[in-house]
Amino acid sequence: MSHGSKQFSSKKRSETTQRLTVFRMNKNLTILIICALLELSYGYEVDFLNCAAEKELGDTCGKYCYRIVKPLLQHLSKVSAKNEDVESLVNKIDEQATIIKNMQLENARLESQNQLLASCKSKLAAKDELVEYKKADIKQLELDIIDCRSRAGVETSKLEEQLKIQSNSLDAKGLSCSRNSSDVQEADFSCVSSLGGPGWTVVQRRMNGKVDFNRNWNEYVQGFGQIQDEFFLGLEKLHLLTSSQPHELFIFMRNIANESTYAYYDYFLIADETESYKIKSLGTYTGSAGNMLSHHVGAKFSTIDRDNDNADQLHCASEWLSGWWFDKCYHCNLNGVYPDGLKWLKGNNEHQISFAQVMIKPKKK
Ligand SMILES: [Ca+2]
Repeated sequence: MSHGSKQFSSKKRSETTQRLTVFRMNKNLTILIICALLELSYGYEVDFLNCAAEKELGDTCGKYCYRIVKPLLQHLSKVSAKNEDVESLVNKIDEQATIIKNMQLENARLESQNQLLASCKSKLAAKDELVEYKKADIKQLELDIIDCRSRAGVETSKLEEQLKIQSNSLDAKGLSCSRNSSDVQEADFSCVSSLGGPGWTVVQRRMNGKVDFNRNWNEYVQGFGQIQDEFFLGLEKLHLLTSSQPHELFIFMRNIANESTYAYYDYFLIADETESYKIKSLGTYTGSAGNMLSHHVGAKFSTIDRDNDNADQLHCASEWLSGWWFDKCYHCNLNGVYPDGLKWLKGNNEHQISFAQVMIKPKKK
């Protein structure tokens, strides 16, 4: 309902109420006037207080006034009844107005709630939009991660390929050290293996079991094997090289699982024959294979025909079918029978060694 119509309705109701009040006053006044005329004209005594009671007035008037007054009184009675109906309607209108007012208040409350709901919906829509943005961001990040992983995989593959090529190249260089002669005793031992980096000289290699390493004393002193294959440089040469100037020692190994390990010592020195070519020094260890050779520092070299080991009841070289710097007997032995006899006892569950290469290099001053 509009503001104007509400004003109009209220005004109309007020006017109706006023008219009813005026009518009641006029009705009473009319009755009083009629009663006064009757008394003055015909000498009837009229009870003014009860004159308003139409029935009693009609009875009181008798035959003289009955025909004149009765219709008026009946009309007044009807009008009075109508007035009561109107009054009842006005009351109903008031009740309806109250109901309407309450409904308007309820409407206002609902409208307020609707506005609040609309506001919430708007905020929710904004949040939904934000969530969509975030989802897009997450999707982009996922794509970035996939891209990074892909790139990393490609780079790793490239590096692995390069390492493989370099490794093959280094192996080829190591095996090409023979130069003019394939025999250890005639070869130029200044040839370089770059497997451990530039300047390294290979002094022992195991790779296929083609060469027998269960040799006598003189053979170990002189050296044996094929320099492009399996060989041992010789104890005398080791002594001469390492005693001429400080040398580093680098031992590279690979197992049947194709896992590589190494042991590096920064000061390797072999004594002369009077001390049975014992290991006089190793220096400081670094590496991944474990510091096993350190257990053999001070140990003399033993062969099947020379028991220089520290095992009183045992001839280690005969027991393990190889020459080595046995103690009681070993923590490592790279001259044992290929492949089971090649040992580097770091742990109990190591894979079998399938490749070993021992190198030395003059120590930088
Ligand atoms: Ca012994």
